[in-house]
Amino acid sequence: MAVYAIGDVQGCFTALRALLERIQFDPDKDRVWFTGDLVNRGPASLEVLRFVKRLGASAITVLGNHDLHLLAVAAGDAKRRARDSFDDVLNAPDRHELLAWLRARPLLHYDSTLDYAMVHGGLLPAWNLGDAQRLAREAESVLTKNAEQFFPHMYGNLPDHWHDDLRAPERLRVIVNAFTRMRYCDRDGKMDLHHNGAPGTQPPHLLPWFQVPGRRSADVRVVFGHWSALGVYQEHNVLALDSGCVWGRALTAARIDGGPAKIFSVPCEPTTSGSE
Ligand SMILES: [Mn+2]
Repeated sequence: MAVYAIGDVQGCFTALRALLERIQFDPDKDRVWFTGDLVNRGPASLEVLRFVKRLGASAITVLGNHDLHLLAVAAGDAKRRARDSFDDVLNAPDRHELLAWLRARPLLHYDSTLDYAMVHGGLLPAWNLGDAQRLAREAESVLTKNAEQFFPHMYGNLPDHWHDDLRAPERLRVIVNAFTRMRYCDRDGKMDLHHNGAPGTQPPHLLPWFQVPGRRSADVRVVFGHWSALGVYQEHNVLALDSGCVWGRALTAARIDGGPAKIFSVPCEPTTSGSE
């Protein structure tokens, strides 16, 4: 059995099929992890959702910001944006089953055998793995049981840092923003959700979240997506896999069981325009 992690697919079904072919993925034997953002911006969100859902227990997917945005739009709690390309999902006859499945995905997955955690964005520097697991379960519980208390308050960049005394809805917003949108923090661990460029382009007071001194999850390997300008990256005990498929670059898989991660990529057709 092999375990692979795959970066942000964002509706690029052709590239996903090509990548699975490339790694000779066998759903009867192998496992595949998806770093989130299965949908949006690309041309075939519906086919990607149907395909990954059908993989059943062979696939593990964490939620990304685009997945949550689709769920919020479907729930009537957010407006569809001009560049959103998930109408195929919203109009599908199996929309209900697909969205119910997506909504039940976790924000964080941890495999103690592989000693790998997976999130879409990152882990706040103030959180150790146990904190992150507890807070992910807390937010997932609201998302699955009381989504009407979740989506209307999900959007926004504040508060920008963690405090144990935070209460809903701000508490949920920080948790979800860290797991699904974070790239940079300052040295005190405050999130900056504006800058999305490659490391080196950010204002000098900011650091990639995984480079913040004293980060409490530094002892755990973390695989994540969301940051296409970072690309495939392996340092600081993290493995970043968003190689910008939807922007015409590549879709990447990493084999994460045994030894150092082995990287596989397939090229992607540009399918969209504009910024990430
Ligand atoms: Mn994302």
